[in-house]
Amino acid sequence: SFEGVYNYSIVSDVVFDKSTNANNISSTLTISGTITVLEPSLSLSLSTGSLAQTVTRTYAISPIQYTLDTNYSGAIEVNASNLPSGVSASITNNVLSLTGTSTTEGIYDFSVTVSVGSVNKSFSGTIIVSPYNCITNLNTSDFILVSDATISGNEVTLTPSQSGKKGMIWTKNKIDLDEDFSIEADLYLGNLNGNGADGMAFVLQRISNTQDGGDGTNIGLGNISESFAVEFDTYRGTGDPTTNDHIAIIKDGDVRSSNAHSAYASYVDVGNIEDGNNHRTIINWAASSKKFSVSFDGTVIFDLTIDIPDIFFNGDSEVYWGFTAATGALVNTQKVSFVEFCPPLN
Ligand SMILES: [Ca+2]
Ligand SMILES: [Ca+2]
Repeated sequence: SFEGVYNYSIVSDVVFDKSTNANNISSTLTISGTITVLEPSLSLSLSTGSLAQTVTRTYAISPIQYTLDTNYSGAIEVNASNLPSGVSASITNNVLSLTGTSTTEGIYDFSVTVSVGSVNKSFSGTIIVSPYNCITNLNTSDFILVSDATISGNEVTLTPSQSGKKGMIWTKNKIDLDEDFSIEADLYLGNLNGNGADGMAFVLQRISNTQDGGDGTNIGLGNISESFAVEFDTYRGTGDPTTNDHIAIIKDGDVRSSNAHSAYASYVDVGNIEDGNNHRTIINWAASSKKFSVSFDGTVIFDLTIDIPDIFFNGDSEVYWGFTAATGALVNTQKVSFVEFCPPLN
């Protein structure tokens, strides 16, 4: 609070005269200069990690890092509130890091304040510590394969690259949407773009664990009359909003309705995803906040507050989950490779 430019001068009215070896009181000497006192400056920029995370208890959070830019040479203070126990904030070389592992489940709306002198900057976020241990090795007896789907280890081939194929994998038993779930998987949509089809879907439904939603533009989903789906559509058929590949939330298998593609969230144009690559996909449901999110290749595609049991299942929270895919006259090999899912199935 003493910022400013200070021009000072020091005047001495007694000057020592070397030639006479005595003080000369009739001369003066003035020394002047300038001292500039700056206000401390501080800016923070997020360089690594996400401020909204769900992590399974006993797993480390993805580190969150901020780069600090400051003119302040004194001590930098950091104060964090409501971080999960086991997660802490520290500063090294002007990089602020939040790291650690929590064993205590809960929803933590945290905030962090960084101070240099009298100047403060803050940021906040949410870390959800979920109670489940996740499964990294799929147990085939927990799932049902339908029609053309085959399985090898954690990799499920939903369709081979042949015409008129369809494949589905469903959990053998229902999960409860009153509890959180998360699924991390690599989606492979094939390597045929112009002549490729039809795509894949992640589906929740409560009808049966043998549902077959049909081939071609049905994507293995269209005939499932009551369902919540995230489609990864690679072929423009009737009602599709774009010639590009797209990701959309679809209710009740309504894949041929243009309006259905943006009924709950605007569909997302993803260009071409029939590119011969695996696409890391993370699907998350937080039961207490009714937050549903999908990230694809590291980009958040959907992050919604949506009451899935109420809107899609007449209030019933118990559903099967699974993946579906299909080919028509045009084809692709379509596979889902599970990386991790939780809670465990039973
Ligand atoms: Ca389509
Ligand atoms: Ca494509």
